[in-house]
Amino acid sequence: DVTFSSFMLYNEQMAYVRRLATDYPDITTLELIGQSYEGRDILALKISSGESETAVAKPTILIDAGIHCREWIAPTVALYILYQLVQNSSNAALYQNVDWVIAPNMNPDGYEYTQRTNRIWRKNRRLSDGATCYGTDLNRNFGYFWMHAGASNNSCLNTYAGPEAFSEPESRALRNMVQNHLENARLYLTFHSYGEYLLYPWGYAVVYPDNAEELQSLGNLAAEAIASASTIGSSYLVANSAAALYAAAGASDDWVKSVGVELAYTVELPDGDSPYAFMIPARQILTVDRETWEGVKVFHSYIEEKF
Ligand code: 0X9
Ligand code: ZN
Repeated sequence: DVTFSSFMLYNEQMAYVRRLATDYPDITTLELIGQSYEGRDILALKISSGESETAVAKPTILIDAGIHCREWIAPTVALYILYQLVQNSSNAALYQNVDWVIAPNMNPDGYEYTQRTNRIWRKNRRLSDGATCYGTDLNRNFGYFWMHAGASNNSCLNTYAGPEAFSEPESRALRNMVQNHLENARLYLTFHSYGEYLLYPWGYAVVYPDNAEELQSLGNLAAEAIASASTIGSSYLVANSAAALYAAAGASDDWVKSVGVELAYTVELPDGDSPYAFMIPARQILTVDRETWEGVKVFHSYIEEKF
């Protein structure tokens, strides 16, 4: 079953997702969005109370986690959101007017590798044709201004963008998920760590989208909710990702926004007590998950009100 007191293995995470689908068939739909290079299923769970009773379709919130496999806290947040939505019946109102599609682990091969072999692995585990080193940075492999900045054509670097956009089965899986729900998708959250940032596009360069003000003010509301709930002093910086961090093209947030999901954020979750950085200790999982959930509910309210 699900636990938030230790980091679950990929198989345990997916067993939980499958069990939710089996035990709550009225509100959940299991989606096989793709398979990793090594053949692991990449799963998403849709949560919905069913068809809209009005002519207006319900807005959908898309969430993923684990694109960077060493950022172990990220899948725990996605699983915690699933847990709260599906198993905590007091949250049933959260899927009355809004649908959710949540993919908790986008890079299962890499995740397994960090569990068993190399804790600080970031990329996937496919060797590109003619490449020297294993793995593509999935967050440089998406097809919007691919390779424009902050990405490398050297396979031995952690920011290797792959031989072409969407060369990797894991980035294609996310593309599938987004395309399947594009009509109603209104918000995209992708969970990473670390640093306590709520980053919005564009990330390929310091360029502000038309709705930057909206992205900033909604991000501020979520950040305030997290700060109020935090027992560890979490304080998020809400900003354009290229301005606050660095320009990096080919990330999932930019591509998802480019295809029409106007509200897109990369959430950089807190790090552990120094010197853990992305190697956050398991005893902090629940703390981070709980405060992040408060932010997610703010995003939900906004989507519910606006659409
Ligand atoms: O560099 C990244 O991929 C993300 N940071 S991380 O430390 N998790 O690796 C930030 C991505 C921000 N979004 C864009 N640059 N589009
Ligand atoms: Zn990351």
